[in-house]
Amino acid sequence: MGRVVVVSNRVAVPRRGEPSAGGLAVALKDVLKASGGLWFGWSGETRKNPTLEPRQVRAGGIDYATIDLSDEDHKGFYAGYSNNTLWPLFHFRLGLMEYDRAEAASYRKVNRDFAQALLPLLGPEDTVWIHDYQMIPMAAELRALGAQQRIGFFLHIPFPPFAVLSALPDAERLLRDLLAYDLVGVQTKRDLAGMINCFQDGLGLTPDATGGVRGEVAGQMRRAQLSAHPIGIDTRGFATLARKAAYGPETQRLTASMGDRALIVGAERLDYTKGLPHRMRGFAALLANFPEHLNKVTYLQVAARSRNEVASYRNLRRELDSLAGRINGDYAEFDWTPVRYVARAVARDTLAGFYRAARVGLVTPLRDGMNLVAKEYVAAQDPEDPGVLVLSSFAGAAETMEGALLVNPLDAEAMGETLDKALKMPLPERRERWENMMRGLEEQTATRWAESFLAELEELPLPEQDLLWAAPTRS
Ligand code: GDG
Repeated sequence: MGRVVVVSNRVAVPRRGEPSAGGLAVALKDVLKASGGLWFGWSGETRKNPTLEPRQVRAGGIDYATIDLSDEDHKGFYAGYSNNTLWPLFHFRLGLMEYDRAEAASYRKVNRDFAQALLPLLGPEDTVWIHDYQMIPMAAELRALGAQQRIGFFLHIPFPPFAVLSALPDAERLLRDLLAYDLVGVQTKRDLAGMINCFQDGLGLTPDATGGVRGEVAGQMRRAQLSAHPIGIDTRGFATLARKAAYGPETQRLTASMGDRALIVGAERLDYTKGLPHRMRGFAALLANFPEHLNKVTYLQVAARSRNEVASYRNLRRELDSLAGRINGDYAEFDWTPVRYVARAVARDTLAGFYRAARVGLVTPLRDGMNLVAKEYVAAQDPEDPGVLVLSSFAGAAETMEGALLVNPLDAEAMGETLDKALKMPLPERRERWENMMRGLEEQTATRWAESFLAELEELPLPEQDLLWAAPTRS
């Protein structure tokens, strides 16, 4: 058995004094530790003339290898093509998507650089697991260099149907790149249907009886297995974190400041996919249409700033500042602020305590691969007195979290009505819904997700790939 080698755009190299990592990093570290594995990717640093010689460190039984990006590639590959082309496209936001040929070329170049830097570190028995939309062409680049290892890919964000994906001038090439993987995993059945539709309508490839597609990439004929692997969290660990944090000074201060008002909580990166303005409008509709909640409920939104180099993110920040100001201007009393809006990150344990203190968790993305906040909110609840999850039906999490109250974030009035229902929900119903969701979360943890993906990848018959193998040529 070889090692597991994880590749992601950003690498969570542990640093002294840093707060505890999230569920995804924990799950990946578990599988890496078990196999004596390696985590490879971008260091998060940029410099003038970076080399392709990875910096290697070992920490907690895991090897880390990172490379830097040039300022130019950071702009083209990361801020440009990854975050300003693929991110809006895969979230169905064609109006926000921009395309620039030079950025597309930078995206390819960085993927080629990553492949060149990683190849010398790979052993013949290693299994490579590449993550997310920044790295789609990396397996094709590795194959073009002769790599024959098992390579899997997991897409953390939604997979749109071809009617959407085809807006991208490089759509067909990007789909073909996916054929270089042995296994392509997505979050939900909906994403799997989107991906299959793309292969059918984009490349004319239909899945075989066991769910794989065959086609030519990098001068080779290959077969990629397609499947859904919904990601989870470290449910037990997060529940423990929340239980402890409830006694911490921040949660105590928050609950003291609330008096006997109910708390609605939301927390995410400040991102236009998360439906933050829609959420504020939904909360305003609650106050406007159900005046019995005036001065009885407070909505706390934690919105950690992200991707400030992209204009659409700066615009969102301005929109939220003005919406929060307007709702407070319209409804606040001298002793009550309806919206508490914190535009920066809070510590993970503080967040867990805030979730537990909240009667309602409000999670309203316009599109989301999964949405871990929804899962964390449920895991953080007090089993004796759990809160209610109000969840967008466009989050991947909605596919399995049947105990949530589902909303369409575009319908502010409906969101107001759903919030009213959540705030008035009697304890027995809250418990029943919570127990239903918690059972699912205890089964579908982040560790289970990683293990099931890797088990499927490692069970794929390699000899068959050997038959398909042709002499590597550069495309
Ligand atoms: C991508 C996909 C998919 C949020 N605010 C703070 C904070 N957070 C943490 C949450 C959660 C994480 O960030 C966000 O995870 P999500 O899943 O909600 O969203 P993305 O970052 O967009 O992640 C998504 C995920 O990948 C995994 O596959 O579910 O669909 O878009 O853990 O708690 N953490 C801290 N302070 C904050 O203020 N410490």
